[in-house]
Amino acid sequence: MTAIRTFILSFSKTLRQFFLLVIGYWLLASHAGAQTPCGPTPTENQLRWQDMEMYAFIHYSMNTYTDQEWGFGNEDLQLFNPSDLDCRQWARVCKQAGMRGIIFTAKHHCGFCMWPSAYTEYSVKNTPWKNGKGDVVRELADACREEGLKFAVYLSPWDRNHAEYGRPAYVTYFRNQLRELLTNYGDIFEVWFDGANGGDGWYGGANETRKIDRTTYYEWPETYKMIRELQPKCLIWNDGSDRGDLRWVGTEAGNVGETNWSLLNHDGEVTWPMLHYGLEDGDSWVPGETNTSIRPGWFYHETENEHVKSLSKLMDTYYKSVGRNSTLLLNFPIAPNGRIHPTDSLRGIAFKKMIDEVFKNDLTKTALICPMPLPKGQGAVPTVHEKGRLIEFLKPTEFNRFVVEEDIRYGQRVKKFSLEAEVNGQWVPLKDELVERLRERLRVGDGTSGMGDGTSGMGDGTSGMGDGTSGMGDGTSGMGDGTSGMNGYGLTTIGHRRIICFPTVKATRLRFTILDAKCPPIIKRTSVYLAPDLTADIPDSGEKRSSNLHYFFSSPRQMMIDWDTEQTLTAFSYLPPQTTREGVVTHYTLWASTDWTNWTKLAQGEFSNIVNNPIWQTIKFPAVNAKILRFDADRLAEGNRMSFDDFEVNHLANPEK
Ligand code: FUL
Repeated sequence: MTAIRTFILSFSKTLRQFFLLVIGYWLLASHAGAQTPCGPTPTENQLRWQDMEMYAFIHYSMNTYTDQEWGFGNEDLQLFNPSDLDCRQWARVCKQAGMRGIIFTAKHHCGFCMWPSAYTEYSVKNTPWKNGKGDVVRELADACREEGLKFAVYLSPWDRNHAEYGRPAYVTYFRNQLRELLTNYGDIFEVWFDGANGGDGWYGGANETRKIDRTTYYEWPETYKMIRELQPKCLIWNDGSDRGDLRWVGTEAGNVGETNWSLLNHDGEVTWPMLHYGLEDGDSWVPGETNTSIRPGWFYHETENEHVKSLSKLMDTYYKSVGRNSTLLLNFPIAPNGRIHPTDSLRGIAFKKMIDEVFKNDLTKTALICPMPLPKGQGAVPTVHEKGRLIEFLKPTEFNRFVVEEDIRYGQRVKKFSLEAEVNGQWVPLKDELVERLRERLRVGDGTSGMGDGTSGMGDGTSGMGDGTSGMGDGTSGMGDGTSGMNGYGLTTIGHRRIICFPTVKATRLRFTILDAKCPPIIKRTSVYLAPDLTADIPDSGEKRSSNLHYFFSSPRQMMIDWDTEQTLTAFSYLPPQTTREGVVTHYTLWASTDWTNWTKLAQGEFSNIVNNPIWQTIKFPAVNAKILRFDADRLAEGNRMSFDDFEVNHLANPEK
């Protein structure tokens, strides 16, 4: 075996490419028979939607001015008068944060309409903003189009302002409003019908509690018919009543189950586990959309300015949504001045940069990928054509992320798989680290702190690697979904995309084995990455407000500082931690770039006597134009993670400003 491996690895580059081509052809050929649908499959609309992967929610309404999450319905129209409303800023920020579209709260539960609806007086048309001539929906729809983003609307079925809410007349009113939105603002990619329904409210002055039967009151089939006619490409999100095209994942915390089937039954009750994990044998394709806010609340509250999700929390959310066969609907609230707050925008942009950073270098590009066919008639799944893949690296390689995708056009097929890395000649099983942590928390009963920090503590290369046995037990304890065959390593279901995070391993080979599938699997992609370590322990990391710049740590010893526009830089100053030697940078290299790819070395050296006298250290260099500064800690006084008490960058005044 060693001889064969040595032989294969000594192939010239051209021969290797030829070999990969042959394998690719073989894979395609072997799939030919498999490309018939297996169970429910997505519609064209659902496929297009799934490819969007991330899109933004924007919550903005009267609540923004009353500091509430749910308005009662009688809030004073005079309160709506933003000084600086700028939908283009929203669209620009969302685009830079990697969002492919925006869903806007055209009407929240308070009933206030952000467009001048012809059917109510409770809208922007009776506010001081633009003397009642404004239309936020129009401005945002236009801004999205200009930025190449898709646009969608949230229209709350529950309306605490409307006098007829709870009676048939309101349903007509609701449909009339929906028709306005679907006919006057161009293409709408999704309609979002919030599940919160009925309760107390102003209701035209009645001030009472009204309850509705959410399964019958809204007569959804009629409304759906109208949507299909007016916007045939629009997806319907509806929580809890008539089945829409998409489903809620049962939580607003930003995660879907690691087992995530894109299926539900067309009829019947939908329980929480079905929302969270899907339904393995469901008869309809109803994929999950993970919605969460970049802040604790959906609407802006000044008191939450210090609680914007950290970069590591956002990465955690990404892995637990997009990385679990879902899309991510990430909310950006609008501040009272009519703009996305700088903390949120900088964090959102840093989030996208971090995703790009993690997934920029697919290590399989320089590896051999061999299919592992299952001999006919053998094994637990006799019909599986491809049992998995063996990825053979040209040299021992460090990695900590595995990405796998099914071709969901033909259905979601894989139930369970395993991942093993060959480390020093031994096969060791890899687990989904994020699942393990959740389980551990559930076991010790610590359900308080959300879903963990995502990536911290993954860099030690060995922790959490298990005992080397291959028992793929049924670790369902504590999760109680009753819908899916989860295994102890969290490696269940694939779908559109599955990302597995595990501690860094250095291995020569990686074995991906499909253990159970409904039909012959059709694997579209297998990729391997080495994600940089994220410092979850830097408080409020990501920006330095005073200087209009932001920063993040791309590894424990590398800090990136960047600006939205190019700057002319002349010096960088570093103030080490004042009360500890831990993380004090003693030797450094400073780099600049305009594109994140090409780096110019500005300076390299030592901060003399910094340990004994931890004062400001200034590095001067000839003026350089850059958008990014990279500060590498080549040596630390103590510890493994660089740290600072402050830093400054000197730049020449921008002549355009
Ligand atoms: C919930 C609503 O009640 C919240 O206010 C928010 O709009 C969220 C997205 O959905 O059900």
